[in-house]
Amino acid sequence: MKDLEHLHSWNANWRDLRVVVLGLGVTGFSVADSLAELGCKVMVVAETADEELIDILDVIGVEHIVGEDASGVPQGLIEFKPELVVTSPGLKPDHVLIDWAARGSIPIWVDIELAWRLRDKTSKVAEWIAVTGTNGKTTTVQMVEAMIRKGGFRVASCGNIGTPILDAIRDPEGFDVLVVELSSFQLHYVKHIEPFASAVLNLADDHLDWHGSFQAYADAKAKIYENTKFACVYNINDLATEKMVENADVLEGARAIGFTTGLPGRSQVGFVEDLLCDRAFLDDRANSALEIATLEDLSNIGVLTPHLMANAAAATALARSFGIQPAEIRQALIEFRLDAHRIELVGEYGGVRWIDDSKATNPHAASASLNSFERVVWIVGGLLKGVDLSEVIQKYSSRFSTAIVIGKDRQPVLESLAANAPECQIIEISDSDQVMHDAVKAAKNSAKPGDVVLLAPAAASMDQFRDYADRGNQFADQVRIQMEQI
Ligand code: UMA
Repeated sequence: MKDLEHLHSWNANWRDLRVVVLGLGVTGFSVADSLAELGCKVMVVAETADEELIDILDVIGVEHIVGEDASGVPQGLIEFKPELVVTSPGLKPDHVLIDWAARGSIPIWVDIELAWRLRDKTSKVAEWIAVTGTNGKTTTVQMVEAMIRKGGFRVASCGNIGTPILDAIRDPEGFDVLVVELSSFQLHYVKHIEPFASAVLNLADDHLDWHGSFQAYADAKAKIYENTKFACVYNINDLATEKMVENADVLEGARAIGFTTGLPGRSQVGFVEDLLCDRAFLDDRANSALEIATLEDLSNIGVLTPHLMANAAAATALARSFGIQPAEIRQALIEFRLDAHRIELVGEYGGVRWIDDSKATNPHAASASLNSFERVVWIVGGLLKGVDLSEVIQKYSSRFSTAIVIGKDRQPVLESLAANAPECQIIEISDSDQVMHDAVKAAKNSAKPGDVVLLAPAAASMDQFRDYADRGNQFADQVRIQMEQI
């Protein structure tokens, strides 16, 4: 057995280490490819995988057990006698193979852990700025990346945003900074990383079916602050994130920096009237604040919602912690554009605004949307992931005139609406291959001038659509087809 404690560098002796990689999606492939390059003996075990990736494994000399053979604990895996397991983040902690490895005391890492140890591949070793939270991660990560690039640094975003971190680590030129989006799945498996700065943007119910409980989900998120070197950024308006910082073992000298959509106190970033201001990274923070950008600058990004303001404030705190100048941050914000399907205005017809927030795949994200509009025709439902919608329905029941219910997990949504929003008209859309056509038609018949028709389903999309982008695109297409026929 090799001592994994000595494997803390790309240049360490990884040769012949026997590693099993679980999963062959983008993560599993990047892990297997990196380990093969290091000379490890690698076996991939996955329930499903693209043929193309399997062919490449053959070329790079990686063994694999894929498909039905990978269910249970395959004999080939037992005989391989792995010294280390690197899992893809999608595998649940109670997955039979995770359980098998844990019972056999085989260390279980995730790609993030491996990437931390391999980060010295290039002479330029990047600092990591790590971001998690229930919602707003991707937008915040993209903002931080844009701000740091404006500051003149070589920067990439990676992790849960879509590019596996090991792809960034293996970039031949290297980076000054990696802005790493971390999901609760990845954080659950992480053991030791030392981010330069880290942030939990907010905390609400999500992925409870994966983690088993809200506490387990929160505990995973809180790990991001451990061993942070310089700044732990938390949300003043979400006490749970502040508690996480208080309880974290950070490195000597790390500061706690708050962000808020309200007035910033000392060591905080927030809004003074219509100005985004930094009261954290200036010497005279007791008496003054640095002006960063105006609300008008932010409104160019997209519909000016409280959570867009919160994301901009969090990103500013992270970029300022790295020394990016106010003028550079402002310019990055002015040029910034939101990705599609995030509170995106699809069109306005007869005084009704049609808004695509298909990215709202949990109640917390849907709340942020509902909170932004006065009277809403709400398109809701999909895969609930073990999460209850009653709280969000109760909280915003006075705002929706009509709820149009889609999705296969329809029953609990219908029941909760009937119980908690008695004034609201409820329309059920039956499951068919024209769900979005029917939903938009129902919305068109219900909406009155001044209303917002809001696709913010508070649920995942895979029961009726390919993904949230497909759901949003179908919505936008149907709005244009049906409304332009008026
Ligand atoms: N697999 C199994 N058994 C399982 C689950 C998965 O064998 O029980 C295998 C599949 O057969 C497949 C592979 O694992 O071969 C897929 O692995 P994965 O589900 O971990 O997905 P990746 O393609 O590696 O992508 C992951 C993230 N996906 C998940 O965490 C589910 C991507 O985030 C991330 O961008 C990528 O790593 C790079 O870091 C996506 C995501 O949906 C966007 N994230 C969730 C979210 O944001 O809510 C957490």
